[in-house]
Amino acid sequence: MNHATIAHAHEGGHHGVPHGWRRWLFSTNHKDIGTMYLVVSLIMLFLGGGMAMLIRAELFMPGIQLLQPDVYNNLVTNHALIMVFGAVMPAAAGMANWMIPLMIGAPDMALPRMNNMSFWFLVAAALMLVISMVVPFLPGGGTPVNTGWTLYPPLSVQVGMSMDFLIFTVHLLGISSILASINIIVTILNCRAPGMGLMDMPIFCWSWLVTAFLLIVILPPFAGAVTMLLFDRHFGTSFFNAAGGGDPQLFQHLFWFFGHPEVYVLLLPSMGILGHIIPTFARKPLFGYQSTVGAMLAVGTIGLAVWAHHQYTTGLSLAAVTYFMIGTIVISIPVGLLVFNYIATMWRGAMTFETPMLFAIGIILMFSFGGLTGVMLATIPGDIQYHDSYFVVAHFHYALIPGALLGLYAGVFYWLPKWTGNMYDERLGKIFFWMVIIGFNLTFFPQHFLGLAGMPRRIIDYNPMFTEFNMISSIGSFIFGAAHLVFLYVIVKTVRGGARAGDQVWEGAKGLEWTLPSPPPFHTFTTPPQIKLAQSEA
Ligand code: CU1
Repeated sequence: MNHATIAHAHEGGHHGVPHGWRRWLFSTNHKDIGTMYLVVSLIMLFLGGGMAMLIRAELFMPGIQLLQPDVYNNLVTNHALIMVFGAVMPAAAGMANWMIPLMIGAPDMALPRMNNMSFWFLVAAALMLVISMVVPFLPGGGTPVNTGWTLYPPLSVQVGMSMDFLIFTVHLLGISSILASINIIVTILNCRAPGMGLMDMPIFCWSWLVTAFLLIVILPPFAGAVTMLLFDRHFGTSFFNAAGGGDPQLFQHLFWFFGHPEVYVLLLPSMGILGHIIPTFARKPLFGYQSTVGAMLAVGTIGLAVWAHHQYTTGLSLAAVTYFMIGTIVISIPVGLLVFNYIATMWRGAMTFETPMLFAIGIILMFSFGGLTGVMLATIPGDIQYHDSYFVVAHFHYALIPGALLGLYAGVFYWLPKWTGNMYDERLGKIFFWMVIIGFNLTFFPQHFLGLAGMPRRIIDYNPMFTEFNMISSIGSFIFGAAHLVFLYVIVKTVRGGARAGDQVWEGAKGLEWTLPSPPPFHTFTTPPQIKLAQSEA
């Protein structure tokens, strides 16, 4: 890149800053794009959460109350897709955009225009997903996608044209995530302030570096899988059709080669956020920085080689399932190391319990519980018993809601003062936290018992003997849902005003947050001259 293109790329930021809607549509500013990611993810959170409320309302009693079975199955499918791709990933990307340049002392993301493009691809994908949900209600629209988020053939070959919209959704999401990942990797590798080595980086940057590499590895096979599905649906191929010489299991391998590491894509950025919050509120440096980085790298690499633990009951060879069992259990070592380091950071620290720290502690307790049921499910004989039951649903919600979603909530409270310049209402933050804790556990803890008693997942109706635990679960989910009205209120209130937050929002972060020789202040950042030089020479 020569100097002229650099100047051109930053034109919008220096002279003639676009105003109104143009500021957002054409934005190349990492903070504005970060904000847009966060707003989209909040909208999708309420959409996906609303679907969960409908599902739990339907399951409040046995029998069919509110929904048609096909619509129910579609809600189960899209709840998952929206939460994973619409809520959690964009929120993590929004925080990456906001924080990584600030943390490494870069003027912006390395590729600001591509940053804009990856965001708007996400919006296109979200619209495509909504179209796929609406199409079945139109005349001749066919059946809704009722496969679950795994999109397994042969069912996904038979579904109506809403499946084609979903396939294009996956393509758009893949493009968006790959572009964003390239941008994050290039930013981290090329734009660190002089003197900041990779092992000096704040831990959130490391968590995203691993995440971005993972995304680039896993998304192309997934895009390939759904493209093959498209060909099987419309162009007479038989990739996944046994009658034509294909194999439906091939899709499962391609899907889970993406699907399992995707869990770490959701998890790692939140773990990175905790790596900032816990030292701040324990008033101690992170315990074991190098081993934390090592654990993240180990989770990322081993996580790529354990996918078929989702396929124990599909007739894989004993040697294969044994390998996947051992590999999966091995991952609990680096994950346990992360948790250990975070607890060791708190050990004998001068802890205070502001909302972000309350979330951090709750996350460690509840996520560890999800990890334990994960070891149970990784064990072949256990999994064959628990397969396709509510035990699985309980397990992955214990892993992903604390491990991914609540970590992002913690990040919102931790960084909202930085983003808005205003302090959030601590009392409301705590009310939100306790509603989340009570609602979440009430929703998902009873589902372990339902699963062990044999209640199958992804079915609109159930045996009346499961009624009581389902009622408790539904009531819990309504509390969990209502909590988010408080969340929305706190955010809007903070954005609109409140006590001013100073440059040092969290007194406990003093001397901990920055490893730069002279930390740049958050709001008044100017480009270090060395970085300009390095870029114009490259
Ligand atoms: Cu997995």
